[in-house]
Amino acid sequence: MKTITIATLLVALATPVRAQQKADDHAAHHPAASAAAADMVEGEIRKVDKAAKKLTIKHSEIKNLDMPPMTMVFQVKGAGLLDTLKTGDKIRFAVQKSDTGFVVTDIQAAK
Ligand SMILES: [Cu+2]
Repeated sequence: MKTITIATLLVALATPVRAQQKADDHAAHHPAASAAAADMVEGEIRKVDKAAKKLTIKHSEIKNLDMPPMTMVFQVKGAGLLDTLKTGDKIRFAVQKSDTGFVVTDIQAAK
C-alpha cells in the first residue's frame, strides 16, 4: 500500500513539470506572435492547385527569405488554407523555406 502511495505522489509531482515543459516547447515553435505577423508578405493569387496543394502567387518582397517581388509557385502547409482562395484574391501570407522548397504556412485576406 505504501508503494502505491509513493507512486501516486510521484505522478502528482511530475504532472506540473510536464505541463511546464509543453508550454516551453510551444513557445519555442512560436518565438513571438508579433514577429510572425511582421513577416507577412503581400501577394495576389494567380493559381490555386488544390490537388497538388500548391499556390501560384505574385508576391512582393519577402524580407526573411531575401527574395525580390515575383510570381512563383509555393507549396502549402495544409490543403485547408486553399479552401476559400481563388485566382485574383489579394492576400497576406507567411512563408518558410523547407527542404522541399518554399511552404506557405499562413494566409489572410488582405484588407
Ligand atoms: Cu519568389
